[in-house]
Amino acid sequence: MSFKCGIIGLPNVGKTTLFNALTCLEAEAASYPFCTIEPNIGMVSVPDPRLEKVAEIAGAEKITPNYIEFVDVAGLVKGASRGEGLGNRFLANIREVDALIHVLRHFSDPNVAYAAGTGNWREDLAVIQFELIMADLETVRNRREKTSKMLKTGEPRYKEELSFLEKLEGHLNQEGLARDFALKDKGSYIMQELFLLTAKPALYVFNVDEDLTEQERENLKRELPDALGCERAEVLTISAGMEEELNDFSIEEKQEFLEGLGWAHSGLDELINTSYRLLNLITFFTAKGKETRAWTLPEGTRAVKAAGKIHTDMERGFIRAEVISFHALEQEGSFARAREKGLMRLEGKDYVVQDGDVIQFRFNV
Ligand SMILES: Nc1nc2c(ncn2[C@@H]2O[C@H](COP(=O)(O)OP(=O)(O)O)[C@@H](O)[C@H]2O)c(=O)[nH]1
Ligand SMILES: [Mg+2]
Repeated sequence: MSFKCGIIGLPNVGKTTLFNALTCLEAEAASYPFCTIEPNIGMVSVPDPRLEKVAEIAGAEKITPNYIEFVDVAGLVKGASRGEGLGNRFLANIREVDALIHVLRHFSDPNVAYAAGTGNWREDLAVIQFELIMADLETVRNRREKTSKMLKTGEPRYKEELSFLEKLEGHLNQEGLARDFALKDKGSYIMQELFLLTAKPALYVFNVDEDLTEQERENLKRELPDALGCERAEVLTISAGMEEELNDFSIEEKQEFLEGLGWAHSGLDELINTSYRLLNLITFFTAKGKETRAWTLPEGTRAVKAAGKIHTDMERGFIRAEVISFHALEQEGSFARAREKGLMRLEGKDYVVQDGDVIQFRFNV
């Protein structure tokens, strides 16, 4: 199972262009609304220099990176929560993803119409937020009605649930996002059952003109949390049009071109890495025979479950894990030397895997 990020936003903000830049696929990007109806889906490898290094130390011939899935969800418009545009279909597609990448248009191009937007990113942001909140309100209302009916069973948990749902509904009614809602109440466990759109972690991406100065980009990023009405948010700037064109370049040519424009690096790697972090994922590595491989885990996963990710037999017959941090391995430069120095730790089933661990599992079936 891979983790999915949904690219959302108004029509004509550059979602499909960004998707193409990320995946090097050629989905149709066009300057008319609703060009994208079925969602485009692509797997994108997660850039991680540690993987190359482990592979070098292990003398691997094959390197397998981590992947995350990006979904180009198609344009939302005002009224989507009431079925406008292709509203309900779009919202259903958004419900299936683990995190949202919200694209905001900040490029000027007279040839590209502001299909549904105003040209003012704050207003565009508000339109989308509103539709997501309305969709969530409907979900919460439906659940509240069901829970009310269950009250007569006399089970105390329904009372707790109802009280939580009423407060959550109030919060959404004030145009608050579900992810900013305090989860201290007793009934809050049902939040996980609701799959609310505004509870998903979100990354905001300004699609900007490539000649925007670094200072202007920083200012833009600073303004976003305020527009969202929260203290902090994950936000970055990218020039999707330029990134897509750069796909045909070699890595060196790309770097040179970006430096010429005053961009420190490609925004795509930053976007992929931020998405990965947003999903609370960590990476561990295995170096077995000729293959060195990166694996994805939710933060806080135990060693026995990590083994199961590789093979169910390894989980069933788990004996122990031999673990070294990437850092220590890099410093020693070889597995043999690390072992001699006693840096390979033996860990049991309940060891919580850390980001960057290089692991060899011992198992018996
Ligand atoms: N100038 C400029 N045009 C862009 C940029 N990103 C996308 N476009 C153009 O905007 C139009 C709409 O882009 P598209 O990716 O289809 O938008 P979507 O509706 O959000 O998927 C296309 O003509 C793109 O070529 C950009 O960064 N700069
Ligand atoms: Mg599109």
